[in-house]
Formats: sequence, C-alpha cells, structure tokens
Amino acid sequence: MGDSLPTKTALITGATSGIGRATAERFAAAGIQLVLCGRRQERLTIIQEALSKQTKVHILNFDIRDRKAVHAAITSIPKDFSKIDILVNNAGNAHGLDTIDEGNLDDWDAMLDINVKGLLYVSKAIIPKMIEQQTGHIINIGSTAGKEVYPKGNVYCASKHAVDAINQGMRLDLNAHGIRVGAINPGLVETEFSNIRFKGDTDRASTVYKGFKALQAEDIADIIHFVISRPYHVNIADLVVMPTAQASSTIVKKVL
Ligand code: 8X3
Repeated sequence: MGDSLPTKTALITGATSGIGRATAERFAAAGIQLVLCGRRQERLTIIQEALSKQTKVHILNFDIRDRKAVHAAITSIPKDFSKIDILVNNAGNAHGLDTIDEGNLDDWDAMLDINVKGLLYVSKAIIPKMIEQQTGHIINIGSTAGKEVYPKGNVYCASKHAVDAINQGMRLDLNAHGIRVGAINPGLVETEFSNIRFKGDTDRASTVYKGFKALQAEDIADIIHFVISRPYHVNIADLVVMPTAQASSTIVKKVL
C-alpha cells in the first residue's frame, strides 16, 4: 500500500503469537500483503483488524496437523492473495523437557506432528504454486536445537534437526525452479515458547529468561525481513542467531 514496488504476498504459519506475529507486524509495516494462519480464530481476527490499516490481510484458521484442513485452507485463498511470494514456516513449539525415559508420548506426537509434518503439509500445498511461478522464497524457522542436542531436549531437538534437513532438501530440490530456501535458527527467544513447553507453569517458564537479555520476537522478525528484502540473487541459506549472553544451548551468561 502506497509502495511503488509490486506488492508481495507472504503466508505465515503460527501467526497468532511470538515470532509469527512479530513477523506479520514487520511485514505489514513494509506493505507486504499477508495470509496469516493459526489455530486461534479470535487472535487472528484481532491481528487482522490491527494490520489491515497497513496492508491487505487474509486469515486462515486451521490446524497444520490436519492434512485435509491444510489443503482446504490453502485452496480457499482468494485470488488477490493467491500468488504467494514468501512462505514463512514458523508454526512449531516445544512440549515438555524430560529425559528420554520420562518423555510423554503425547508431547512427542505434538512436536513431530506440528514442527515436522505440519511444516511439510503446508509446504506441499504452497510449493506447486511457487514452481508454477518459477519464483518464491521459503523461510523455515528452525532452532539452535536443530544444530545441537541438549539434555532433555531429545525429541524437540530431533524435530528441529528434521527442519534443518528439510530446509537443505528443499533447497536442493527447488533449485531448478529458482526458488529461494533458507532457515533462521534462533536460540533463546522470550515468547510463549517456555510457557507452552512447561504447560502453563509461568514461574518455571520465566526462569528460562532471567538474568540475561534474551532475544525478542521482534529481533527475529527484523532478521526475517532483512532476509526476504535482499536482492533475488542473494539467498541467506542458513542463519543461526543467539542472544549475546548465549554461547550454546547450555552455556548462557546469567547474572542472577
Ligand atoms: C528454542 C531454543 O534452546 O529453547 O528453539 O531449544 S531452545
């Protein structure tokens, strides 16, 4: 809107909170049209109302674990939004932090179903459009947990290692079609992440980010916007970002 460059359209999964929401806000400020996906209709509507002042926003309420719902949602995208230039595969969470012998099977299913299979279902629905266009940009939100395994991280780390492998695989297989593929792998970002991991135990969740300055969702959104706004011949293939206080998944300089 008010932009002399052709308007781009981005589809963002997990757009109702954290990195997804901050990215939607950052993109809206840049005049990028948005297709925002999430499981919480009420939040989607609020975000749509807020961002519609800056850009055109279409919302899709579905669960990325449900492959039929994914297909139905993507095929329902109105014509004005149907040329997807940018896909941000952001939806994903950690559930639980337990040793492998104590892990909960429902937590394992949730992480593998959302972080891995859901990302694949959405990508599978969007990629043919990008191949047809012979252009497009896929950003996969991985994690430092996809680069190293930490104690009790087992299945969450496995899911993010899978995102790392899928990111590489997509880049190889979509190379012939001129599609950009890259991953952003954040370390400790202060969002609802730990609240969900610890199932609403806010005291436990807040200790994760105590004693140092964690990354904020807006920091990652800024980076995603930087990545997508490079000239088309520039592809940031794999980016790891941590708070300055963090050196690895287990080494964080805290002053408590
Ligand atoms: C989030 C980073 O270290 O909590 O993906 O797994 S960590």
